[in-house]
Formats: sequence, C-alpha cells, structure tokens
Amino acid sequence: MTTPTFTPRVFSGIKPSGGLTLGNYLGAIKRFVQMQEEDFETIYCMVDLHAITVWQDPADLRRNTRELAAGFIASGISPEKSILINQSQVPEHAQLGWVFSCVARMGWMQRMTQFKDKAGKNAQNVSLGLFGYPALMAADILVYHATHVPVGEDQKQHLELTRDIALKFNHDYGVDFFPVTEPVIEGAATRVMSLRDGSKKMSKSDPSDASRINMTDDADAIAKKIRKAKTDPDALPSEAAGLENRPEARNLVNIYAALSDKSVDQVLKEVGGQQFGAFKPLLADLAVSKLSPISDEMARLMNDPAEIDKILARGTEQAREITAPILKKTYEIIGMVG
Ligand code: AQP
Repeated sequence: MTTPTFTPRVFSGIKPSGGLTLGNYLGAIKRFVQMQEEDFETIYCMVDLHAITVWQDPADLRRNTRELAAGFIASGISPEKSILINQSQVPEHAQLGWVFSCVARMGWMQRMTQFKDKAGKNAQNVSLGLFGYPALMAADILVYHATHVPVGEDQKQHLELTRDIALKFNHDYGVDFFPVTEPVIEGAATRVMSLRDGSKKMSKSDPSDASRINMTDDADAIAKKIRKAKTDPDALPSEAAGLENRPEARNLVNIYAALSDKSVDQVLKEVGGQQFGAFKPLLADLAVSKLSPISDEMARLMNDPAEIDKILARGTEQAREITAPILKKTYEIIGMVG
C-alpha cells in the first residue's frame, strides 16, 4: 500500500465556555495567526459542542460563541485566509465523533488527566460528554485530515489520543486513510498559570476572576490583576535556571516573554535583579499595549453580530466541502450502505 500524502492543513478550536483568556491567546491564538502565513490551509473553530459538556446557559453560549469569533478576528485571524466555523454547524464533526467513540477504548479514555482534573470527586455526576469529548476532538481534527494542530500544553494528551485513534482506525480497516497528526506546542507561554496560584492553569471557568486576564479586560483591570498577582519575596533571577521552584515568578516572566516575542533568557537579561514592585508595572504596560487593540476591535465587531454570523455561515460552506467527502469515504470504509 502506498502512503498517501496529505495536504498540509491546520485545525484547532477553542470552547466558547466563557470569555477568552490570556492563556487561550498566548497558548493557542497567537500561533493560529502565524500559521495562516505559513504553508498551510487553516481551519479555526468555536467548539460549541465541547462547551456543552458542562452546563451552558443558552443565551451565554450564543454570546460567547460570537465573542470568541470576534476574538479570533480581532487577534488577526482573517476570514479571507482561514476557514472560521462553529462546530455544531458542520455536522460531520459529530458524525465522525460517534465513529471514533467506537474506535477509542475505555482504558484510553480513563487515562485522560483533564477528565480526572475536571470531574474531581464528582465523577459519577458529570456528563458522559465530558468523559467522551476527546473522541469528538479527534474527529474535529481528522474530519479535515488535518496534519498539524496548534494547542497549549494541556491538550498534549488529547492529541496523543487523536494519533492513537487514527492509527487504530487505519489498522482495523487495513487502510491508510487518516493522517497521524503533529501537535504544535510552541512559544514561551504554552501553559499560562493562574495569577492566584502558580500550580493551576489559567482557565476561563475558574471561579476567581482575579486568577485570569480576560481579553475583554480594560487597562485598569489588567494593571490591578497583575499588581495583585501572587509572587514570592525574592528578586528576579538573571537566568532561566533561577526560576526553578518559583512557579509564580516563572509564570509572569513567561507571559512577559510571550507578549514581547522574546526568549525567557532575553527577558531575564533585561529585568534580572528587579523586585516584583518594579517588574509588575512593566508587565502591566506591555499587556495593556498588546491586548487593548484586540479588545477594542472585539467590541467593535460585537456591535455587528449579523456580520459575524455571515462569516461563520461562509466558513460552514467552505468546511463542508472538505468534511463531507471525508465522512462519506469513512462510511464506505466501515461498510455503511449509502
Ligand atoms: N492557561 C493556558 N495556557 C496556555 N494555553 C491554554 N489554553 C487554554 N488555557 C491555556 C489553550 O487554548 C486552547 C483552547 O482551550 P479551550 O478553551 O478549548 O479549553 P481549555 O484548555 O479547557 O481552556 P479553559 O480556559 O480551561 O476552559 P474551561 O475553563 O471552560 O475548561 C487550547 O489549545 C488550550 O491548550
């Protein structure tokens, strides 16, 4: 059998389960924007079906989906260069998701650390969807035969599962149909931590708003959150090794490096020896200068939700040109009579 060559294609998504955070921006969106300029077709998605794995108020979900689309566009994702969709409108995602639920093994799913973290002690009471969602995520990616997936560090295990599902499908049906996708986990801030607790990921659903920077926060809110961010009493080190065992300090330096497009070592050359009292205002100014233009543009776009809906409707048409033939072929391989 000859190995097929796959079109270099990027797929990634974000859940509209709340407002966009700095973690989403630095861990994912910044790289999404860059990949548009590289040698790839790019598809970016509001994964609304993933959002409902935990309860979402319908009006909030609608608003968050449009606001996320506005956040993508305001950050530099161009509807002319990328296909922009919300997942529920491209039915092949969910259809292939079911097939992959029948390929993935219970033991694989039970190893997913994100499920264990999110379910916590409440595992009997969370939705079945929360447990099974990595199989749908594999379908989101593979229904495009995507070859590359830019994500934050927390999604690494789910991408390994995606590779396992592709390999098992190909093996079980004796085909070379689904590509083995490459994760793209790059940059100085692939895991942005909570501003209140350096051992916890910055997350849009953290009950404490002070734990995160929202992309819609104004300059005062950003400055206040950074000023109050948890730190330790020592000065900043001059080399990255000095951040060992200092999770809060490392987090703030990583954020600075990612926002300024510098390496951590470069940043520490500039600010090593400073106390947080001096460093935090520098970080706040940098964050405001990078994020304000994005939040202003998001607000402008949100004044015209019909325009956002039009962009998503066009994206759906473009996406289905790719997904419908891939799903059809998958069904043929499996033995579904069409
Ligand atoms: N803190 C983070 N640092 C770096 N990258 C992050 N990502 C999320 N948080 C960070 C990356 O953003 C993309 C979309 O993630 P998501 O919103 O679909 O899901 P999530 O990772 O579960 O994000 P949240 O904020 O924690 O959402 P909730 O609270 O609703 O569960 C992914 O590429 C992710 O790696």
